[in-house]
Formats: sequence, C-alpha cells, structure tokens
Amino acid sequence: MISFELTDEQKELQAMVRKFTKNEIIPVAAEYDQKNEMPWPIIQKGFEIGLWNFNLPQKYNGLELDHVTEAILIEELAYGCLGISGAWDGNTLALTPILIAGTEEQQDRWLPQFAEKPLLGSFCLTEPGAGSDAKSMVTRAEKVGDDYIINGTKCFITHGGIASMYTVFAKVKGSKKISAFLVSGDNPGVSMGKVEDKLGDRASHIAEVIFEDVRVPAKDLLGQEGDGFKIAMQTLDRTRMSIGAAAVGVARRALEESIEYAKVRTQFGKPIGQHQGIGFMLADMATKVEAARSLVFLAASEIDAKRIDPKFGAMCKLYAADIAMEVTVDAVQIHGGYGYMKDYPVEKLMRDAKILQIYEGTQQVQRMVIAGRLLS
Ligand code: COS
Repeated sequence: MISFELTDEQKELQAMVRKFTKNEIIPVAAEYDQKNEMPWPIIQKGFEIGLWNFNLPQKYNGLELDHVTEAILIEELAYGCLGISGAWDGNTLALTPILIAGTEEQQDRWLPQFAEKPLLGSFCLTEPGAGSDAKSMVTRAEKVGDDYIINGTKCFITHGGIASMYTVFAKVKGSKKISAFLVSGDNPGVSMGKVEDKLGDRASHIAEVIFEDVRVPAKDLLGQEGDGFKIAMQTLDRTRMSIGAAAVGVARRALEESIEYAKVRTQFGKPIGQHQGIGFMLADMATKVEAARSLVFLAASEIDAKRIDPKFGAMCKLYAADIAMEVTVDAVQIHGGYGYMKDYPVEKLMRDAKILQIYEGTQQVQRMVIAGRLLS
C-alpha cells in the first residue's frame, strides 16, 4: 500500500533541497543553459551541505536514500534545472551497477572515494550504432593474462571524460554477451571525445568517451563474464523512476510559472487565468503533474519494497516524460510571445523536457518493456 504522506525526515530533506534549489540553482540556471557548462560550483556546494551521493551506502558515508526519498529530492532539483539535477542522476546511474553486482571487495575499493570529494561517476552503455538496441554494441574487451583490454567508443555519456569512475559495458572477444567493468577515470587509455552542444538539458555534461587499449584488472569485472546486459537492465529498472521524478519537477515548475503569469497578465480586461481557455489548460496541467507524481511514487515504493518489476519504472518514465513535454509546451503557449523569449524560464523548460522522452530509454523502449512484461 502506498502512503503519500511524507515522513518528517522526508519533509525536512525536501525543505532543505527546496531552499538549495531556490538559492543556488534557480538564480544561475539560465547562465549554465546558455554556456552549456557543467555546474561544478553547485555540485561543490551540494557536497558541502551533505546533499550528494544519494545512493552511496551509509557505510561509505553516503546518504543511502530509499527510492521514494530520492524521487522527492530529484523533483526539487529538477524544478530548478533539469541539467543540474542530472549531475545527481548521473552519479546514481553510475553507482547502481556496482551496488547491484559488485562484490564487497569491489565496493570497498571503489565507493569510499565518492564521499571524500564531490567526484563523478559515469555509466557507459550507449554507442553510435547501439542506442535502443543496446545489445548490438561493438566495444570489445580482450582477456590478456589477468587483465582485460577494452577498446571502443561510447557516446552521449553523462560525465563523459570528467568522471572518476566509469561503469563500462563491452563484449569479451569471442562472446556475443556483454560484460560490465569498472574503469578508473585516471586510466591512461580513457579520453574525452566530442562534447555535445544540446537543444536543452545544457547544464549536464554529455560527451563521447573513447577507450583505447584500456587495461583493466580482472578483479574489476562486475559479476561474471556475460552478466553485463542484465546488470545494465537491472540498473535502468531502478533509475528510470528518477527520470520520472525529474520530469515531474520540470512539469511542476512550468505549471507554477504559468499560474503566476495567468494571474498577472491581463487581456480583454481581465487576468488571462480568468478566461476559461487558459483556466482549463491550467487544470489539465495540474492534473497531469499530480498523476505523474503518483506513478513515480508507486514505482519508487515498489523498488523500496524489493518488488522490482521493470514495467513500473518504465511506466512512470513514459508517462511523466510525456506530460512534462505537454505541460511545458502549454506553459509556453500560456505565456504567448513572452514565453518564446528567453526572458521567461518556460522556453528553457520546454527545451529541457524533450530529453526526458529520449534518455534512459526512449518512450518507444519503455513501451517495449511494459508490453514485454504484460505478455510474458
Ligand atoms: N532485468 C534482468 N534481465 C533482463 C531485463 C531486466 N529488466 N530485461 C531483459 N533481460 C534479459 C532477458 O531475460 C534476456 O535474458 P536471456 O538472454 O538469459 O534470455 C536478455 O536480457 C535479453 O533480453 P531481451 O531479448 O528482451 O533484450 P532486447 O535486446 O530485446 O532489449 C530492451 C530489450 C529494448 C528493453 C533493451 O535493449 C533496452 O532497454 N534498450 C534501451 C537501452 C537504454 O535505455 N539506453 C539508454 C542508455 S542509458 S542513459
């Protein structure tokens, strides 16, 4: 049974993040958007107040948040800026495979560094020729003595080239199956390729990562050879929920901006919100935001209850990303000509929303996952 009543601790954390978003993110969001730049000072500030490492276990001095609390906080960060909140999500995505499949020895070796400094992790699955069809990747790992040598290029990678730890998916030579490896950012064979110039989500650092004769000790193989695809899918089963939460944050911001505007903008002798055409739009937008958040909480609570059904993460990502797109488009419409200009934040929200329908699996992939579960 899902309870929508937040605990005292969740309310406290939500208030803290709301304040952080208001003071640290909202004032600079447009600037990072314009510069297409990684928000290092904000991550540093988040780290200093203990707001970093959402899923790092407490034994490594992380927050070890449950998924419902994670959803609440990601909504708040994304309310301020989707791209900036992506730094938190990018780390969660990179650390999840090691939490799922890493041995205690691997976790002890790789995870403590994240609590010492505001370091970044990076999840490297996608390749130029392997997006939705992740299994068709061509990055190779060759076993040489006690090491693997990895060669290949990953693209559209969050924190690509600037991370301290990469979770890299590659096929071991001679096998069609995918394996997962932990690779240090200091490894001399790891380099940054093209840094992407994006439509929206511009405060997140997205780049190509090139792996050239990257030597990885066999002890940094996650699970067994061939486990990589399952590890990647199990990771996404847990993290797509968070994309849903970010989508709710973007949509809620667009809704609130629209309500404020509709109260003060006067046309035909009255505030535009008093015209039924606009009032009904606001009503629909608000309903969608509430429905999406409910689905996010459902998916998050199921994961917390250890009932991990891939369809719930897929459903909440699918629905929340679609309504974020719809609500932000409506927000621009309500703002009229002003909404199209950069003086108001809604055009950025609309540009940001589009990526929610694409990353961590397109909307079409979410439907494949849901239909697969319904018919299995
Ligand atoms: N958990 C555990 N195992 C899973 C799984 C899951 N959620 N989903 C699939 N598997 C297993 C299957 O059971 C199957 O195992 P066997 O080989 O032992 O039978 C194997 O993985 C292959 O499954 P399937 O044939 O369904 O895989 P497909 O290639 O058809 O791919 C989709 C399925 C499309 C769902 C998958 O490729 C996908 O999610 N693609 C999008 C990737 C993505 O989100 N990229 C974004 C990058 S991260 S920003």
